[in-house]
Amino acid sequence: MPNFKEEIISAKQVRNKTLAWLLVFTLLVTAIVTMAAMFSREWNPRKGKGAAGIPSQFRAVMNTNESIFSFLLSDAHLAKTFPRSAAVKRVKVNGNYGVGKDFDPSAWKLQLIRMPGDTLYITIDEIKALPKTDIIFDFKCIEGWSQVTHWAGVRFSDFVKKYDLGEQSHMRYVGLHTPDNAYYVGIDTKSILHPQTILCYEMNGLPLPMDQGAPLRLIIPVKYGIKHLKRIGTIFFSNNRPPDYWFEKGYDYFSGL
Ligand SMILES: Nc1nc2c(c(=O)[nH]1)N[C@H]1C(S)=C(S)[C@@H](COP(=O)(O)O)O[C@H]1N2
Ligand SMILES: [Mo]
Repeated sequence: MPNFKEEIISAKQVRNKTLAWLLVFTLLVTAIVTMAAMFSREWNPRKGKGAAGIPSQFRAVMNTNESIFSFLLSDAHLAKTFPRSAAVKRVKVNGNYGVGKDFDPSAWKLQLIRMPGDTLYITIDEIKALPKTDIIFDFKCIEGWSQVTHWAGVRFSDFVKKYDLGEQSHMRYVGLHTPDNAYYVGIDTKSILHPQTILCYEMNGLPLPMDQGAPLRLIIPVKYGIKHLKRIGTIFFSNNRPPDYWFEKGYDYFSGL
């Protein structure tokens, strides 16, 4: 004859034990992650503060987050897209570093530094001759606003094929600067090769407006607005983090969505 009372008590005990172990496990993992972050390369108590007064231990935690999110981010992670009719007609203009009036679009060429000493100068017509991709997505700024907008251009991954950047695309980062170097971003290669990332020359089916980054800007739906550099002057590849305007002001380097 089974003893029901005994069975009920032992089931309860098992549950309590499981919960206790879960708690211990969670605490252990939290402690390990925190310690790893603190003792990682970025942790330097002598420096005290990191960029823009961000304590380096917080920065280290952000970097740990970056490695976790870049691991999770794959081509399968697509930003939600919308029908053309959902795109707003009046697109907000935000941020004008490096997009001043003193600029001659007719003299512009994209400077592509393939390697030190190997730079290509590419015209906008050469870029427009590449396969065109449209993207309608919810553009999000870290200031808190977002809007559904419609952009078109060449996929960065198609650009990589066209300009023989296979070797470079194994490097860890891509750096982009405005022609006057006033604004600059660094992007992890995985995100720039994402199928929704484009070198963009059209908005709402029309040539990109000047204050929105003509002749060419970056549209990278897997990242916040700060990374969508307007008016690209230079593109280069690097295994070290390229300089990044808002990272230097204390924002997250990855700024992924
Ligand atoms: N050159 C340049 N690109 C830039 C910025 C800037 O100040 N200068 N601001 C960024 C920010 S914070 C946002 S939200 C988007 C805004 O793009 P939009 O003006 O087309 O809406 O551009 C990004 N790209
Ligand atoms: Mo932004």
